[in-house]
Amino acid sequence: MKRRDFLRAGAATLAWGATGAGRALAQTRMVIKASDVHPLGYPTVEAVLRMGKKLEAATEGRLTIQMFPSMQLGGEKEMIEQAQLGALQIARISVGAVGPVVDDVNVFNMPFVFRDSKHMEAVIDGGIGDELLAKISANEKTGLIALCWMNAGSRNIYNNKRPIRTMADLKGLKVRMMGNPLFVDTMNALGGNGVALGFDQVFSSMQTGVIDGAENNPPSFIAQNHNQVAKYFTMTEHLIIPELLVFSRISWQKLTAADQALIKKLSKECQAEQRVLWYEAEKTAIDKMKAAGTEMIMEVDKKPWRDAVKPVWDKYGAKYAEMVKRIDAVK
Ligand code: BDP
Repeated sequence: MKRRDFLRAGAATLAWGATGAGRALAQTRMVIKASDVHPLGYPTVEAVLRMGKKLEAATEGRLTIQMFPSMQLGGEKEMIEQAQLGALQIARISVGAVGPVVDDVNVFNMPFVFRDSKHMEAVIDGGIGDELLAKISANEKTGLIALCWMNAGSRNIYNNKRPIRTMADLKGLKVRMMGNPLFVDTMNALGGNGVALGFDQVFSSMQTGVIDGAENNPPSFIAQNHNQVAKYFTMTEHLIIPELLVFSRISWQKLTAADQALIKKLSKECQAEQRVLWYEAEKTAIDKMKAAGTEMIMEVDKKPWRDAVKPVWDKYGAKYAEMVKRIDAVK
């Protein structure tokens, strides 16, 4: 192999003294680097590790997954960039971070687009889910192959100033949102002040008062120790955003069709396994929050919240009108 080609191969190592090109390809060895912002034990991380074990067993060690958890390789924007370059093979990312790269999936980032988590699951498990995975993969510009969806429950507002029982309580609070203009607009429409910040910045920014709060699901709140800096947590469920497992397109092309098919099959299993782990983690997190003294408001009247985000729908919703009709029709 030419040195240039070898370098281009990066982590994907085509080794073994094979006679023909076909033979070399059939014996592709690859250490698949995977990355997640969450720590070991978190449902998404655990599901990918389990997938790695199966992959290793099925290929007799030819294909392995090496996990880099806890933002070791940066935030999700950085992970996407690394995957696009082939420096990282698998990135587990929120659709929140993918929206700015693939506009079609931004529809899942619209506030209150899903009725509840079950509705979201029916959508990602069905034709729309498959269609959007295919759209991400088909568009060469994304540089990504979308493997499967994952659950992330619903996002809820928390802060260290006061309990939020109605939208009026949110007025003037600086609330961290993921880096996507759609989310900042959503928070502003609800009466708070949306601040786009990296996930890694949330804890210290709450401590120093740069922000008063943030929004996330209970497992993320607990995994990041946000309970240490935020006392009040309200189940606003304003966003229900699934997550994605994506593979670097450059690295994907180094795999044989059989290996690609195997990874796709294991990804489907990964999606199902992650869901089971997700519900366990959600329950455990809520129990921990209660035990740790987080003041939890488990229910709010959603009607005024839904009404308040109308300007966000006016601004971003038109191009998704057809898709939203289809989403609404999913039982
Ligand atoms: C978590 C998601 C993670 C996001 C994070 C965030 O699992 O992918 O990066 O929220 O708020 O729920 O940035």
